[in-house]
Amino acid sequence: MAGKMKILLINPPSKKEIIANNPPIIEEERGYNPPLGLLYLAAYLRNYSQHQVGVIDSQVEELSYAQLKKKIAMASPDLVGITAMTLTLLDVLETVRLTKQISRKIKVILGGPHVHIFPKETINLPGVNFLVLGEGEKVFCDLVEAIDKKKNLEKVKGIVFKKNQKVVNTGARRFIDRLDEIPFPARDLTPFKKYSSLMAKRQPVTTMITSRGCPFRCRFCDRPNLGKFFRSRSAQNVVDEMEACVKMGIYEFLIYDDTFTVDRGRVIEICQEISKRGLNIGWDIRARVNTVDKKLLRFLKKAGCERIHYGVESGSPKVLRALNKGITIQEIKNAFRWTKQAGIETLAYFMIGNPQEGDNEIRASVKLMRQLEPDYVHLTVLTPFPATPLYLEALAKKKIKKDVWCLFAQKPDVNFVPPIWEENYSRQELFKIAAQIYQEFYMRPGYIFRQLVKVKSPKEAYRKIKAGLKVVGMK
Ligand code: B12
Ligand code: SF4
Repeated sequence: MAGKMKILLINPPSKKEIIANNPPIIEEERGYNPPLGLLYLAAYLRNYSQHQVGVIDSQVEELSYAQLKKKIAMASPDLVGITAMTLTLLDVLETVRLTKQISRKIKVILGGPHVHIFPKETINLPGVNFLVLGEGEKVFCDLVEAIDKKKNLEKVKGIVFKKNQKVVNTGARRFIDRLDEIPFPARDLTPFKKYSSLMAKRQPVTTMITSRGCPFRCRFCDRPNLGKFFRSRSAQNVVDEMEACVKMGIYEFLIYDDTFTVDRGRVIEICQEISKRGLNIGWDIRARVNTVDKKLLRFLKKAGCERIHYGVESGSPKVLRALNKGITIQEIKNAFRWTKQAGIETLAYFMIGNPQEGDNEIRASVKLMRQLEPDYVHLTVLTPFPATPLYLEALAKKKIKKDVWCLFAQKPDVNFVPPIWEENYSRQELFKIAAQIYQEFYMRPGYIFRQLVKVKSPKEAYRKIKAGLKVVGMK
């Protein structure tokens, strides 16, 4: 007979994450962010089903595998859901293994970007019972219901499972059009006071997604699971969520929309709504340089926007074209100038190891970095991620000889090294150049002075000094 099932959603520990392109300092200092995808699923289930749902964020709780195993055993779930990214696959599989050690009867369901890219490979991994493709809320809820009521699984669109040793893929489901209908993430199911960020002015922080999908086509970027089609929440709905967080004692928000500023009118409405309600909050956003203007930036500042992360990528127009970034150097300079004039901090994302990049192009990037004078620079060595146009081109042009991501998805190996775009430099050279650029940028006396002047508390000073020492030690 169908009944109330116990569902446990798990963000695995980060013990075996494959480090791709982020410098170690960024990895170590990134703080803990809530597992938003899982919290959306939990909220949806709580609203639209009878089942009991819990969340374990092993990362913020700093759980060892032994501790995680105990927690799972104590919860004695019928069903475990785990979020999977390509680089976290080994931790995901370790979590699956522990779960099955507790009881083979627990059904294991995986979702997230990796699963969407590699369904066939993932369903064949040991212990995995079901996959949910793409956006998870509705599909997961339907799957849980179908398992509980022993309905025909082949009728649940958006899942993958095995029947008589054969893989059944019911095909990806349409994206959710009206995002306002999705309940707010169930933040109360995690220790929400523990989430933090190196850059935030106040702790704790939380993350938010106010839109899904990005309409742009940068060749190095993939957003497979949430789609390319831009869908957004209304200003009212977004600010209602912020207000609910304020009631929980959270005043700082990292808004992780791929490009928050796609719809200018909506951004202004959000800012006006925050100001109208008099919320004393701080937040940051990710934006493209060609989607901001002076007036918009003034609105953002007035409503508490403290920092904008811009994808600059390169100081060379040739490289920007090769990446299909769709922005000009002039647009980059304007955006940084206006943002600073508005009194908002800036973070510039740069990459090296790009197609068509040699010494001149790297020099152009370093020069632009200096001219922009952002508050933070985040520099990575370009990783051609699976399912990106750049990776497919690398395979076609034999810049990358084998489909290494797919091989990893079939047989995850702790020694896996993510590919790079090998054109003019070796891997070692690129990482060395990246470390040098970091040190040159962050170790300038003028920069250090400006940052220390802005520090608001001894804790913030401690975090920044610790991060600074790590930059000094980079090789
Ligand atoms: C915020 C963010 C982070 C944060 C917080 C991560 C977190 N715990 O959520 C931080 C900075 C910590 C982070 C770290 C990393 N991230 Co990250 N991150 C993002 C970002 C920008 C937003 C994630 C988000 O909140 N989305 C909104 C929610 C609603 O969507 P979602 O998480 O995808 O969840 C939905 C579905 O995927 C699905 N789903 C997800 N999990 C599950 C589980 C089950 C059981 C089911 C049924 C469904 C399901 O349903 C959810 C609701 O619709 C995405 C890009 C993006 N736009 O999605 C990259 C992204 C997910 N990250 C990525 C990567 C690579 C990483 C890192 C591995 C490497 C790195 N250094 O960046 C680390 C790994 C950390 C770790 N060990 O867990 C990649 C993954 C690519 C891939 N092929 O796997 C992405 C897509 C960005 C990219 N292309 O580079 N990340
Ligand atoms: S890099 Fe940013 S702007 Fe470009 S496609 Fe990806 S999310 Fe969109």
